[in-house]
Amino acid sequence: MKVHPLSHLFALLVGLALLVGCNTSSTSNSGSSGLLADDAASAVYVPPGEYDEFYGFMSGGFSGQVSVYGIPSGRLLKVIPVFSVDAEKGYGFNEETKPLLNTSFGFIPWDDAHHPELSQTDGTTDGRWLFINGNNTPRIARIDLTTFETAEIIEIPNSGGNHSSPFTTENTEYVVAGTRFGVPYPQADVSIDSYAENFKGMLTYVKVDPESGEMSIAFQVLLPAFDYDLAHSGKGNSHGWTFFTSYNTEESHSLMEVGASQNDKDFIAAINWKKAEEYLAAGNFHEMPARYAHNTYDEATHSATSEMLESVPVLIPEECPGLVYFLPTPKSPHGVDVDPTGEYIVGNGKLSADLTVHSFSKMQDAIANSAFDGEIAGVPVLDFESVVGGVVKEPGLGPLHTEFDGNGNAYTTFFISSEIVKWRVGTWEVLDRVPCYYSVGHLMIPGGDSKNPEGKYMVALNKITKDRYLLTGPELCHAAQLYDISGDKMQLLLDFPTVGEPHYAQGISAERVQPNSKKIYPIEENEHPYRCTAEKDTRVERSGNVVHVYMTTIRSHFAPDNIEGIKVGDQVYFHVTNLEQDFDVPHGFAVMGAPTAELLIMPGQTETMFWEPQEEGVLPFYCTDFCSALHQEMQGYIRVSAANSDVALKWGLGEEEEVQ
Ligand code: K7E
Ligand code: CUA
Repeated sequence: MKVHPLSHLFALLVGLALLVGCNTSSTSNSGSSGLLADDAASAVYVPPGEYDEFYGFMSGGFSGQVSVYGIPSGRLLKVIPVFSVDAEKGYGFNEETKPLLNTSFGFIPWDDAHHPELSQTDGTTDGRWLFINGNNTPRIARIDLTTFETAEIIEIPNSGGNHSSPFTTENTEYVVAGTRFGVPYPQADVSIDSYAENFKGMLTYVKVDPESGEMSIAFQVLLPAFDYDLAHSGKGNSHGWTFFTSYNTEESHSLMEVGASQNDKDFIAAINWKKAEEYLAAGNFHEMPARYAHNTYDEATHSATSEMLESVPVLIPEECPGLVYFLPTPKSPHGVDVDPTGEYIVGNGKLSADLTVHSFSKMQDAIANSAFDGEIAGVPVLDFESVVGGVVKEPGLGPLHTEFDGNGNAYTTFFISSEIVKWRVGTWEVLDRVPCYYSVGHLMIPGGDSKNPEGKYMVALNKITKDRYLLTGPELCHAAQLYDISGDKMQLLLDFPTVGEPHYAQGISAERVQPNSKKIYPIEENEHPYRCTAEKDTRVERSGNVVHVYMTTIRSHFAPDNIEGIKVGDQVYFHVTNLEQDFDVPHGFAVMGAPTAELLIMPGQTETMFWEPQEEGVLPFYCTDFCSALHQEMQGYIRVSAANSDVALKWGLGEEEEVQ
């Protein structure tokens, strides 16, 4: 039989296709990883009792929280409430933390948190603090990484939607904020049609105290009412500058999807903050009225306080030459990312076919040569061709964010084409691409926006999960995907769900954080005004209808555990001090019918529950955290009498009893 020579080729192709198909389905369920499933599993396997190599801090998006993950295992370690109340921890429910959520609008127990940002020293993540923005009621929070608790929240005045925040400078001199929504400045009852005339866009620099981390607003820069979307500060040669993307340079205020997509190029606003410092020192600013809250948590008193501030220094570009330049950038740019050398500024134009990369040194030359293409509100617009350092040609659809690996490579997310593309800084060639499941927003490489990325892993933060997990009704979790980027090709290792929408994340070597982690609060350093550092000092005090209960906990009882003489209509404060001085022995405190959360008190800490009893009766209270073999015995009673009763105030524990 004569066989056509091409039929061999055909058979070969079919065979190959089968082989490839077989190979794909057997290597991983995603079909996207070149690693054998076993290899991927062992790459993320952290044996029981061992620690992860990195901490990953993920924003909780509209949960207002931060979640802490171990990388590479993807294990959830802690959820830190920030712009939220958290019944698990009592945050926002106990009297000590409520002031943290105070704003010029009053108590706001929610926000939309997008961007965690680690503090840096010399451009390297230092493991001291984690900042995060609140989008809706503009705020920045600082989390102390010795306690993993929210330590401070500052409100950002003259802003609407604090999105381009809180990106840091290379020594955490500042964290920045910028208004995503143009708002009337000063805020006033004006026609929305008067947008171009009355609305402005404010960028804000928040000073960070190098010792305490305490934040204060250093100055604001008054700009046109564009939508300032994201930011990153310079490093190395570009240290001293910050770059803010903007869209809606059309200054549209309705049907924005059309109105804000007209211009071929929008701007990156380059702010010379060292210049700003000179203008401030020279008195070349306006101290303008602005009401905003500054809330700090004091670790000695275990209590937060809220202070209302009344003014901010404002710099006006017309009066401050050299302070701001606009870099034209195609088209509605979202992220702006500065490479580890500080030379290249990547503008991720959402609607642009190409990625535009500006050169900092070319920008400096253009400024020196006055290569301007007009001026807007006193801000010179730099000539586009004079500042472009390179273009990555047609890398994908819908670029959002870029991070770097420290080996001269950049990684950009593409929302629409749902992939991450690796490209070479300087040659602008595309090196590799991997699909994301699905619709990736930010990505995170530990240190990937710093001078010294720890480029071993990359995490994609995805918007849509569809078919990746067991279904949970209409609402699905958001999710992350972990990739190995240590080789030439990116390799998918792991999917894991996240708490809330993880817009952005930051990662850091565990060794930079873990050694400083606090284990207890020394009881002798407790300066809470209602502390009780020994059981013999526990008591109940009445003043009019205000009752203070000074209570302690230690395994396995409360002191006192029987209280009588409380009346309907009283305002009762339970101040509970946990006398334990052992690591990992919190006690809880909950009262039946109290319309609030439990307290969860760490060793050496004092926390307060406020309660207004409504009805007569005897109500049990108990410890909510399983603390010892006799945890179930850790309980007590409060007797509530009628408002006009003459039941004496009485408290006790076992045989000991006191009457007032
Ligand atoms: Cu791109 Cu709010 Cu940074 Cu979401 S943001 S993705
Ligand atoms: Cu204390 Cu359970």
